Amino acid sequence: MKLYSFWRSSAAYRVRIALNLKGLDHEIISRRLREAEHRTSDYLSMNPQGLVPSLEDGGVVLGQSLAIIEYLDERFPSPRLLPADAVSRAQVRSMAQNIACDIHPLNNLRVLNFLREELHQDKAAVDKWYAHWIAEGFRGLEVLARRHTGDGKHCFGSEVTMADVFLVPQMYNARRFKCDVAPYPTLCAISAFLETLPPFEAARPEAQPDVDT
Ligand SMILES: N[C@@H](CCC(=O)N[C@@H](CS)C(=O)NCC(=O)O)C(=O)O
Repeated sequence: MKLYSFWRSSAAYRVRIALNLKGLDHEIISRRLREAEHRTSDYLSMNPQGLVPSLEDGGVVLGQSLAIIEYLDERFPSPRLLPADAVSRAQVRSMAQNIACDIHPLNNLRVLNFLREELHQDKAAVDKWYAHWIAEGFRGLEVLARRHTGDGKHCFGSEVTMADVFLVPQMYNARRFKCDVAPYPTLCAISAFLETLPPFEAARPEAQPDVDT
């Protein structure tokens, strides 16, 4: 398998965690965003959206981290990232989608670049935008995590699920942009625990071969 990734991409970070959790051999191919390597014609022919990550498996290329992780979970069910029963599965998906659909797309690089370059917003305004959408998303997610955690170390129950796979990269981004995460003690405690687990540790941006590129 080949993962087209960028060290600082939180969507790629999610897939790196999932691949590590499942112990799947993979090659990481860097697409440096600042060098626009995700917009070259060869990359666009694989991923017409021009976003990382993409996963190549057996000649098939998949885009979108959520779809990729669900694909990996269906093909390699151990350990499973989605619970067996339908209600629990929907609850885990709902937490993951809080991040994937309602926080991350608003704070993506191209959105921030549009605010800066097309709408002429200064750093203070862009930082305020970023922090606002983190707070909006984390406020509800904190309540759900408190409701569903079984041990204060996982978003749902006491096993790693897809919700955890999405939380850690989003928490990394929140800290990177110096957002106040103190109002979300449950999310902070869960993320702090998960970050110590080897599959999460190995997936962190600073551990990537293309770090600082
Ligand atoms: N919904 C997509 C989001 C992918 C995405 O936004 N990737 C970012 C990096 S985290 C990217 O490629 N940004 C390039 C850009 O905005 O130009 C997913 O989950 O895979």
